[in-house]
Amino acid sequence: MDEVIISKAIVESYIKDLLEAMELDVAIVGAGPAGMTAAYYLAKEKVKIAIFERKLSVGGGVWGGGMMFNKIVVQPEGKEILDEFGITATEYQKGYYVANAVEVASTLCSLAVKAGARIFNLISVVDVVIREADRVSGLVLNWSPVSMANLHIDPLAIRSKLVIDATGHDCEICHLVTEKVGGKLRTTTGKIIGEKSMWAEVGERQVVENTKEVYPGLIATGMAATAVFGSPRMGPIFGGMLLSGKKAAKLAIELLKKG
Ligand code: 48H
Repeated sequence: MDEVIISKAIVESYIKDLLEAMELDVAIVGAGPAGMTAAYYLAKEKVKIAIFERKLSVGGGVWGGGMMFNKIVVQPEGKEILDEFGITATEYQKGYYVANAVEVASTLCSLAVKAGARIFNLISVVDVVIREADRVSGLVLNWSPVSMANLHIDPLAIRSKLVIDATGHDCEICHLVTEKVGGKLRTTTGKIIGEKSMWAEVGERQVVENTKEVYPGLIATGMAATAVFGSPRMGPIFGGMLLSGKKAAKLAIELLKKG
């Protein structure tokens, strides 16, 4: 085995993937449960997508379950998705199912990749590209270690017909749109309303209802949708994240068809 051939294989295949991700149908920011579920359903329909994830590992907040007890709970609708994904979920009592957080995170990642999603970890989305009619039409990327090391290095950009904000509690892409672009979001105030205190029942219902195109070209999903529209957090019940990701994919496909 030759070290240089190994090195060339890595660099060339990565660059090929990155070049292909520079013109996308849908760019997803964040590889948590909502982003990866959206990626799976989009890739399954042969939509050209990529996920950009700031951290080394994918899975977002799934791994730690609730307070580091690495189990998650889902409701019957969430269990249907886990069944479809082949993830074991056992009934705790009527209407409550428990799954292994590690199995959920690893299986979501594997399914999304095998369906055709490209996941770029260690890349942070630091800005958006805005074009005519005040539409989000791309993302600005940099290596995560650049900001960690506080290096002054300019970013690169990609183009995408749609962007999905799956960045969790911080709803970072929506923040960029309101703060840097001065954009008016499709919320009651036009701004990010902010996540409310825990109420599992309402939070789980509303995270799906609030999975919408929040600004032209920009869909919010998962905890980002909760934060933007001001719904209650739900705690370690993850069915809403899966259902929201699935809805985001369906909505993206409808919007792509409209052109
Ligand atoms: C690249 C970024 C950027 C950026 C962030 O937090 P997540 O797991 O998000 P969801 O919405 O899929 O799931 C939320 C769930 O984990 C959760 O927190 C719940 C259910 N909480 C309920 C409660 O009551 O607390 O994943 C988001 C991902 C993370 O991996 C981030 O690293 C990544 O997005 N990310 N990636 N560029 N600018 N910002």
